This record gives sequence, C-alpha cells and structure tokens, in this order.
Amino acid sequence: MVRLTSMLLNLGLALAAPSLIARQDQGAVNKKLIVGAAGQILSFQFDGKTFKPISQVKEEGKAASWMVFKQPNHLYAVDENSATLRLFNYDPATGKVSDKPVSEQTGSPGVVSLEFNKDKTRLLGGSYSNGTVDVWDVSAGDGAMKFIKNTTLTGELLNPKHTTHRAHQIVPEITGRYFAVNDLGGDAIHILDSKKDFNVTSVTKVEPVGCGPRHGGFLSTNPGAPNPAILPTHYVVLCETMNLVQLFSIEKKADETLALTHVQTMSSYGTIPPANATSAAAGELTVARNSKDIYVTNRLSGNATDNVAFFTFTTANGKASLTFMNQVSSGGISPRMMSLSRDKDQSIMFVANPMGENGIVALQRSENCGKLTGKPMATIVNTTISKEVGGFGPQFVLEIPAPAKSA
Ligand SMILES: *[C@@H]1O[C@H](CO)[C@@H](O)[C@H](O)[C@H]1NC(C)=O
Ligand SMILES: *[C@@H]1O[C@H](CO)[C@@H](O)[C@H](O)[C@H]1NC(C)=O
Ligand SMILES: *[C@@H]1O[C@H](CO)[C@@H](O)[C@H](O)[C@H]1NC(C)=O
Ligand SMILES: *[C@@H]1O[C@H](CO)[C@@H](O)[C@H](O)[C@H]1NC(C)=O
Ligand SMILES: *[C@@H]1O[C@H](CO)[C@@H](O)[C@H](O)[C@H]1NC(C)=O
Ligand SMILES: CC(=O)N[C@H]1CO[C@H](CO)[C@@H](O)[C@@H]1O
Repeated sequence: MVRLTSMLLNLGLALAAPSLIARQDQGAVNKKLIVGAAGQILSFQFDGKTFKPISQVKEEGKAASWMVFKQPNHLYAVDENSATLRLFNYDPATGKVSDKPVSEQTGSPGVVSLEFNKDKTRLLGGSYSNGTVDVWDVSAGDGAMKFIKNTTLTGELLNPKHTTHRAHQIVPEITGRYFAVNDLGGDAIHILDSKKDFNVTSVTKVEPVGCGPRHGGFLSTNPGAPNPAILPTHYVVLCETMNLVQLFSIEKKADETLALTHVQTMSSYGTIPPANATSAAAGELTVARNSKDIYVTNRLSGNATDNVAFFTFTTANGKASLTFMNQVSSGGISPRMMSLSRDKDQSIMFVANPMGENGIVALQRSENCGKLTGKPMATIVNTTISKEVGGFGPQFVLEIPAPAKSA
C-alpha cells in the first residue's frame, strides 16, 4: 500500500518533469540561504544542484528558529530559549553572517516568529511562552531594536493543556494594515491593527478546543490578486495538535475590524493518513504568492519520512474552498519550517527537517500546477549540519535577496 502510493506519486511527477526542466534552463540558479539549527546559524549558496556552505555561527544553547532580513545587511534572529532578540550583520553579497550579534535586546521570552510591517520600520515578535506580541522600532539606520510595547493576547483558555496564550506566528496581509496572530494555547486567531497601535481588534475562536492553531496564511479570490491595494478575502490556519487545515472568510466591518467566519475544515494529511495519529503534529503552512497554492508540513507522522501536503484554494459557483492535491516526502523527520524561493515563479520549496536523513531539502515547484516534485533537486544530509551542538538539525530555512544594487 505504501509502495503503491509512492509509485503513483512518482509517476505523476515523472509526467510533470519535462516542463520543469525547460523552465530551469531559462536561468541559472544562484541563491543564498540562511538556516537556523539548534546552537547554530548557517548560510549556504545554492546553484540548483548542490548547497555550498558559506558560514557557520555556533551559539550553544540558543535556537534561532526564526529570522528575518532587512536591507542592506540586518539579520534579526530570535532565540526561542531565552528572551533575547538579536541583530546579526549579514552581507548579502557574500552570504556571510557575523560571528556574533551586533546588538541584542530583551523582550518577551520564547519568541518563535518575527515579521516586519510594510515599510520595515517596525518588527513584531510573537512569544510562544508568554502569549505576547513585542513591537520594536527598527527604523534606525544601524538596524538597532528599540522596544515600543507588547500586546498581550487575551480571552478564555479552554484547553487544560495550556495555561497561557501562545503567539505562535504573526502573519501580515498584503495591504500591510492587519496582522493575524495564531494562538496555539487559546485556540484563536487574533487580528492586530497597525493603525490602532498594533492592538488586537478582533478575536476568532478556532474549534474544536485543543486543535492548536500554529501557522497560517492569507488567501484571495480577488481577480488580479495579489494586489497590495486589496484586502485578502480568506485566511487559512493549520492546527498543530489535531492536524487540521481550516479555512475562514474575512469581512471588513464598518468599524474597520476584521470578522472571520469558518468555512471549511479538513485533515492536514488530506486523504493519505499518518501511520501514527497520536504522535502526528503539523508544523508549517506556506501560501504561494498567487494566494492559491497552500503547503503544509506534517510532522511525526510515524511514516518512514514525514511529508509536505499540497492544497489549492479555488472558487466554484461563487463558493471558495480548499482541495487536497497530494503529499510528497519532506526527505526527513519533523519538518518544522519551509519557505519558497524568491524568484517570480517561486520555483523551489526549501524544507528544514530537524531530524531524519536530510536536514535541508530543495523540492522543485511546478509553475503551472503548484505541485512539488517528490524527488529532491538537492539535499543537505544530517551529518553536514552537526547535531552535536543541540541535539537536532535545521528548524528554519530562508532565501535572502541579493544586494539591493544588483537586484
Ligand atoms: C509587556 O508589557 C507589560 C505591560 O504592558 C509589562 O509589564 C511587561 O514588562 C512587558 N514585557 C516585556 C517583555 O517587556
Ligand atoms: C491600544 O491599547 C492600549 C492599551 O490597552 C490603549 O492604551 C490604547 O489607547 C490603544 N490604542 C488604540 C488606538 O486604540
Ligand atoms: C503512512 O502510513 C500510513 C499507514 O501505514 C499509510 O496509509 C500512508 O499511505 C503512509 N503515507 C505515505 C505517504 O506513504
Ligand atoms: C505513536 O506515537 C506515540 C506518541 O509519540 C507513541 O507513544 C507510540 O509508541 C507510537 N506508536 C507506534 C506504533 O510507533
Ligand atoms: C541521520 O540520517 C541517518 C540515515 O542516513 C539516520 O539513521 C540518523 O538517525 C539520522 N540522524 C538524526 C540525528 O536524525
Ligand atoms: C503571563 C506569562 O505567561 N508569564 C510568563 C512569561 O515568561 C516567564 C518566563 O518564561 C514566566 O515566568 C512567566 O510566567
């Protein structure tokens, strides 16, 4: 049964291959990536076939499980094991990360997600440990972080397994005004309004109790989307604990708050179940720039490797819904984070596996149908990124843009 499924997937992929190769020939791949692992920040060059190491910063006991970049050379990194937010120097021309942070500040503990506002003058940090969202002023030329405030998530805590709200991820929408915060402890989506001091202006419960919303993304049925002038029409959230993908519609009210209404719930595994439903705990959700292709990492499935599931968001007869398309292997175990490449077609998905044979995997993405190929373009095996430092491998991978002048 397992064999048959993977054979069928491979067959589908083999048929898709010629157009993928044609597209790859159009331009040489030359990408720079940063990778966060336990006790390490690494950077690599990727040419489409191999990953070449550039730099390795060792920082025992720390975990840079989320990072964001601001031109010309500011790399902000969380340490989810402490309350310290760090600024590193990153040279986009060489891909080198400074050996030590150039500055550090104390905010909420256990921050696991960072996002800028649209003009990158503010940086938001979501705290898993304290259920707060830190707001930093990062408008200074040297990138230094100045604490402005924190916004505390509030509301009923119905799941006895969590005694606090948990801001697992901050998700900006394309107009730049609103941010969704997925609250794993409170089973809710909180909407922050940048025009209202980044306060929470609406809260939507995600059911059932204990589903654990972790990561999410905005979607749009608007023709011509993505359009930075038009608010997205839908929001999709991935529940970690119950392995569910949930779709909500968005309505902007007269008072300018956003109301989310539940539309659909489905398994993050689609129609191909995990071998072990008890250990299964979904991780990342990534929406492609087209506002329609959705990818989810299914962790600790109990299968030989874990997987990335692919869903599409479509509208038929005026009704928007999600459809499960397929699953491909993540090449390792417990894929925590993944991200799409920055080229126009977002032709590559980079997946970070903390455990299993492959630490980093590059999967080709079809520009026509959005499907990922099951056979990786390239991998970084787990021995390359030593697990001695912190006991596990890559948690985070992100392509960093080339220097502004040559972009
Ligand atoms: C968050 O804000 C509260 C009150 O607004 C304050 O007491 C607390 O120290 C702040 N937390 C951090 C980490 O600055
Ligand atoms: C945001 O919340 C703070 C604290 O509750 C409040 O003092 C402030 O007036 C709020 N800002 C707006 C624009 O509502
Ligand atoms: C994972 O294991 C389950 C149970 O054996 C099986 O039904 C499913 O097809 C497997 N998934 C894949 C992608 O092989
Ligand atoms: C399934 O996962 C649970 C929780 O991690 C574990 O206790 C159990 O041994 C696993 N079952 C199998 C068959 O591996
Ligand atoms: C590294 O990969 C090998 C298989 O090549 C596997 O046996 C081993 O468990 C992996 N190590 C870790 C720490 O995941
Ligand atoms: C409200 C809350 O969750 N406070 C916690 C913030 O984080 C510190 C350090 O982890 C805890 O001691 C607090 O209880």
